[in-house]
Amino acid sequence: MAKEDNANYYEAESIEVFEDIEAVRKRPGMYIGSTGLRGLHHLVYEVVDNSIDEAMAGFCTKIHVVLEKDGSVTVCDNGRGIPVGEIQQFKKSAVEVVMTKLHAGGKFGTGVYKVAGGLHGVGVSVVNALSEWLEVEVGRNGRRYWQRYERGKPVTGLENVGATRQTGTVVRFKPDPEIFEELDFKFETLSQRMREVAYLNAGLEILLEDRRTDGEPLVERYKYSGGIVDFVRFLNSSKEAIHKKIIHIKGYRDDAEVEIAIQYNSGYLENVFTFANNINTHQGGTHLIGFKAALTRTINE
Ligand code: 0RA
Repeated sequence: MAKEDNANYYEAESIEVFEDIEAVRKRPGMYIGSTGLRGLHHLVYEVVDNSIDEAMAGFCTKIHVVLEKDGSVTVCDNGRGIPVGEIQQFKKSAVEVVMTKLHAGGKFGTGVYKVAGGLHGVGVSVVNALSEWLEVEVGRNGRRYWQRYERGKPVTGLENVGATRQTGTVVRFKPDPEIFEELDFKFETLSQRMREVAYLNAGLEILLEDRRTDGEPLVERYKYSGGIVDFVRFLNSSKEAIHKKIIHIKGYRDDAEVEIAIQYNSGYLENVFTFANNINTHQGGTHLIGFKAALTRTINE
């Protein structure tokens, strides 16, 4: 490619990023569902989902979510850290690409794909675009890297801020009052989702901390080494189980994974919870229909 073509190319890429951010800020509902409380909480889920993807890939064991006094939220994980090297296609660090480009599933050119549900798979760039400010810190290659954005746009470069032996990612963001009608995170809402996600990812430790309190911060810890088996045990804890051992089935075919936990109780009410990619599928779906057909056929046989 000729030099001047190259220069034009960078410019085209910058404009594209700019358009991404503007599009999200113009129609936030299209990306996060609403600009009310639901959308506000979705911001946290989206950031946490990136950490959960790291956990599902086997690289992250701990996620710490903090509701800060100033209305910002910190999400810290001990995963591999967002890659910091330059993505040639964009002439920007991978961190900046992750933070500014809309992603439809795939994590740019890394061959890493997003599995955890999140919003609509659009990624953390949406959170960035809808935040008054966002700071990211990455531990990787023995170094700590840091960058700050305001309303989706970088206001610093990716700075090398020291040495560390830890790896992982910290994302801290403050939802933009120009976008959201409500800014007050509900501990209970976040706690429910964090507990659910901890049940769905056996062994993953999630800490939820509220520092907005007057005295000591409120901290809850979710870690279930038995995963969904623990979830079923919890659901049946106030009921009379008719078999002690919880049935647990886990299988793979191609790139799909299925996990089921079952325990009958003496009651007459069926209580079924289904999830796909860590998202509660309240309306059921083909996964539930397939399960019910298989269960009926197996019992009949
Ligand atoms: C892109 C590629 C890889 C990891 C991540 C992004 C990543 C993003 C977030 C966001 C919060 N925590 C995160 N942790 C990781 C793969 C990295 C590799 O191949 O080493």
